[in-house]
Amino acid sequence: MVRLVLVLGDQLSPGVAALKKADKTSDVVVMAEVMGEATYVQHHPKKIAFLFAAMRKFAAQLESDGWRVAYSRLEDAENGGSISSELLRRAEEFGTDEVLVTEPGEFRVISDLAELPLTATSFEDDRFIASHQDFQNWADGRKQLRMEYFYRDMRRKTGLMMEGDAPAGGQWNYDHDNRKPAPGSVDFNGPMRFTPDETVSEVLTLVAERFGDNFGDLAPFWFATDTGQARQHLAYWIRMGAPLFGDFQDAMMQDERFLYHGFVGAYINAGLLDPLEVCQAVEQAWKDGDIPINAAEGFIRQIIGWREYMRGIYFHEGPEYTSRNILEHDRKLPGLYWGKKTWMACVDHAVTQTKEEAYAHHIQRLMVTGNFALLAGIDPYEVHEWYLAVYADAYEWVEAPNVIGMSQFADGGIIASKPYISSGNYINKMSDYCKSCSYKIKDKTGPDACPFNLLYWHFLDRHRARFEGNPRMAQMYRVWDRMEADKRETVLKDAGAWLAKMDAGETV
Ligand code: FAD
Ligand code: DLZ
Ligand code: SF4
Repeated sequence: MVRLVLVLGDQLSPGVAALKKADKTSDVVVMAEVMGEATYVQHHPKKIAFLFAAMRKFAAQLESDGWRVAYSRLEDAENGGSISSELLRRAEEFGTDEVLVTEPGEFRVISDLAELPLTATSFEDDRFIASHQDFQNWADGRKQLRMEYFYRDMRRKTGLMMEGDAPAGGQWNYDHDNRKPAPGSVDFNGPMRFTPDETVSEVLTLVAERFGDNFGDLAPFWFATDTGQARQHLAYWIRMGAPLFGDFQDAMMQDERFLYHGFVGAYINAGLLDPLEVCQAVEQAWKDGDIPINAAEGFIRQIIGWREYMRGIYFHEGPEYTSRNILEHDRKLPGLYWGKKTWMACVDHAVTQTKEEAYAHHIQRLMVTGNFALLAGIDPYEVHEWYLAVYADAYEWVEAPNVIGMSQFADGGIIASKPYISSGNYINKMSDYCKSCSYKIKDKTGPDACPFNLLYWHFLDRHRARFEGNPRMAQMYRVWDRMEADKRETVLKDAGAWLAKMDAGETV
């Protein structure tokens, strides 16, 4: 009997589990552009265009490899609008009720599929280094989960940068070499740009018509949309960008949106690049002497460490994870996240770049937009929905642990041992934003004071009961307590007044 083989928009890998189990002589691959997936958050138009174009090209590649593909375009009159309705329609069309599925990356989709009146066989997505069982085995019996120890296991499992049982170079982690502030200039001009071909151009027209009002600029569109292009970009970045990736991993610059970052997240998460392939290419460049150890180790750690760890936590914690809010933050997400004018140069740069590129690098996400939301006490669910919408690499399995856990501490410390908060000093040290800001980084109080300076103490003060006993935060409470009482009062008053202005919709 014919079986349907579901391939979702982020499963664009020829070796994805359900395809491996299928038979191209009899089974039918089902792929569908659907409003349900395109609107469950208001995705950035670039993200939708990237996925639709990549889906169309992947379907064409499968057909040329001999697969029968039932592909639904968004504009098809019969399109039922959801993955489930398209599967049911195809089941009827091909006279079958059997479906092979690769486990989706979001609980929302997993539960939709579970409710289908079809016989679905789900296979674990094995494009990851750690299976669910591997993560469970590692996590079982540990009082505290910490990425570093998980990462070492992933190094051992993959053999990446290992010399026998020991880490290459004698150290597991070169993070202390990866904290240089913004350099004077950058000699890498960012990701490889691709001119839209016919498929991409068609999709761009569709997305402009249907999703043109979403937050985010569709043009210029230059993303890679197939594996060949993504590999070209990877090779280019390894040669030109990777050597300094480590040094400036935590830096931020107003005129250098990509710095030395890899811009591979969207490609790996959609399935155009395999994470192990990417890491092996970087390891090879290090073996060949083309990139230093701190760059290679730092990059590989992000992928086999952080990326795998985040997925492990998402599935370990379950569907309720996104609604955690241990700090009881309930402020509405302010308009400045959607491009409303702000005088804060750092936030303005991060949001403008997000709007234009559907991309911001890690430190912008963590220490600018994330830090601000945490200090200001914004509802973490609203923060989560924003991140899920605006970045081309965002899927809940990786976005939620980063936002709810790492950035907003809403999970109470499962991912981060302390909140990632900073005053303006950190941003000033790591970026060139402050020099063009309307606020004054050196002012701690008063109308020109950097809001991060005000809100930092406001956060510590309002969460004193929870954090003063944390050994990693005790020093900051000592600094706060040593301040004159009237200065502390002024800081809190100024912070409260500033937040009230923001809540009232004033430009802040
Ligand atoms: P590079 O800096 O070149 O890093 C290489 C790769 O390492 C990334 O492509 C990614 O695959 C992996 N990586 C690095 N850090 C992480 C991390 N913390 N978690 C998982 N993978 C990581 N990443 C996503 O893929 N999707 C998201 O929706 C997402 N949301 C985030 C939200 C917040 C608040 C924060 C702080 C981080 C988020 N990240 C997310 C992680 C990271 O910021 C992005 O993976 C990275 O910026 C992508 O750009 P790049 O490919 O240039 O990364
Ligand atoms: C993100 C996304 C979008 C915008 N559109 C589609 C789509 O039309 N069809 C599809 O199969 N997948 C899409 N996706 C990706 C899915 O949302 C993703 O597979 C799930 O969120 C699980 O990770
Ligand atoms: Fe951001 Fe404060 Fe620096 Fe302005 S002064 S860019 S608000 S950290």
